[in-house]
Amino acid sequence: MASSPTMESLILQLHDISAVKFGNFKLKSGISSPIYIDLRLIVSYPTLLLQISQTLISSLPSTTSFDLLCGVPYTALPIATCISTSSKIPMLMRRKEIKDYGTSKAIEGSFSPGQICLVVEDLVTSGASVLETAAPLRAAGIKVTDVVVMIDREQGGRENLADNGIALHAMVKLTEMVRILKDKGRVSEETEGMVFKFLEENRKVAVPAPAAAPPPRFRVSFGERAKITKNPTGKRLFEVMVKKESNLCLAADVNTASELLDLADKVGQEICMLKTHVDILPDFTPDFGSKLRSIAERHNFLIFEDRKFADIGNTVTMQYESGIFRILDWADIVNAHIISGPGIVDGLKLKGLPRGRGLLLLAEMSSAGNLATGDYTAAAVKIAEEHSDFVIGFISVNPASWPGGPGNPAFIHATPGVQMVKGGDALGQQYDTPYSVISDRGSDIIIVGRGIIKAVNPAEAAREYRLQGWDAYLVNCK
Ligand code: S5P
Repeated sequence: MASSPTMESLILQLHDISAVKFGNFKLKSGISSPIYIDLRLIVSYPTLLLQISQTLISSLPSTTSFDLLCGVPYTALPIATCISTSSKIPMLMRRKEIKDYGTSKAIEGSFSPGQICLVVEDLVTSGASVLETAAPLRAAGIKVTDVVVMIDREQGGRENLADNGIALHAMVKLTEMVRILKDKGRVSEETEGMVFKFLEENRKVAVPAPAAAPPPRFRVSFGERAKITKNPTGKRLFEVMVKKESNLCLAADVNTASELLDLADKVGQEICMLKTHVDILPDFTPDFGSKLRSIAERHNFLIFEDRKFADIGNTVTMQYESGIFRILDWADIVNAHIISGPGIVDGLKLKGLPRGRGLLLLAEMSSAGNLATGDYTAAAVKIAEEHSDFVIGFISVNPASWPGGPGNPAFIHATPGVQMVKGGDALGQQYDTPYSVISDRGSDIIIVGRGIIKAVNPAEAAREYRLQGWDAYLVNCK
């Protein structure tokens, strides 16, 4: 592979200062690697730092446009600073310790929503740290479409970033770098072979989430699906989604009813559906439902009580209609497990269908180790088909991977476990990104809770989720 003399000399200098070392190194993940790269050292070599910054920026295609720069903390901060001072492009800094996106406090520096920010990084393995920096930038309304990196380890980062709408531009790929060092007599052919073998064997392990299923070739538009859906609530949901250009459902898991009503009003214009867990509200009063319904009417969204019914048909009719909560009176949509068999759907339908309500079946779950897989998921699909007048769709996680894919377009797929960055919480919740959930996994609606409600500005965060969810829908739209 041909490379400019400048690139060669940079790589040789990195080797000279031991920023690139060969041997037997134990990585954080526990695996042994024949190569170790520590680019933090370059701050001690200002001339090299400056040269690297200049080469880095010149490795971008001329078509890449951006208004701002942001280095991924910490190693890339001095690199971004050098690029900024020499190119006079303003820089932003992301605070590493703040996780509440949607807040200007996560980002230092001045910017306006809609500006484009180039992310600068030293080394990309899986791309996870780039995504961690892109998420608060995006939540603040800044566009992130490109990242420039010194070294691409070629271990899944490029694909993972592309999945999140970010193009990776690398100054040099790890294999190219090692080849240059071999050509210059710095490493033996044997070491080169060991590094290549290591990269080959570890090409996929570093990607933080399992490789996504290939995107569905196309999807029938929500507008078309509204026409074929039998249930009036399912139809309305599709129509609201089209009208508001929103496939975002807010999981309003806040502490009190008054907080919930306040949040519903603030975020209402961004969402197609608001999901409640009404049994967590200590100040619930019988007028809660009518208050929420009037907000829902004002902002045109549907109400989904995430009751997860699981009992026999007769019991769920009572749980649905009566008790303190009287869910049937105010919730457009409820959901149910199918563990007790199809009788649960018959029971809920008895009460719900005459009122025009809809039901989602839990076909999959987002939590680690859950049992809703394989035959269980297939059974949910079968029950849905048998009750397509009342069942409007599924809680699903990866419908593109089902034997029949997302299946009947009359059914809607809603997916929880969504945040701007893949990951999870301490209690088994697993998160995937809006882009991956909608475009790769073939779902229709993203259900977002803490990604929005924990943001300092939930309305802004909701807007960002809505835009990302909708853009991801348009990718495969007919
Ligand atoms: O499998 C599931 C099904 C549901 S409905 N996993 C889930 O997380 N949910 C719900 O989605 C969960 O009860 C919560 O209300 C929401 C996810 O919230 P977040 O804060 O983790 O985004």
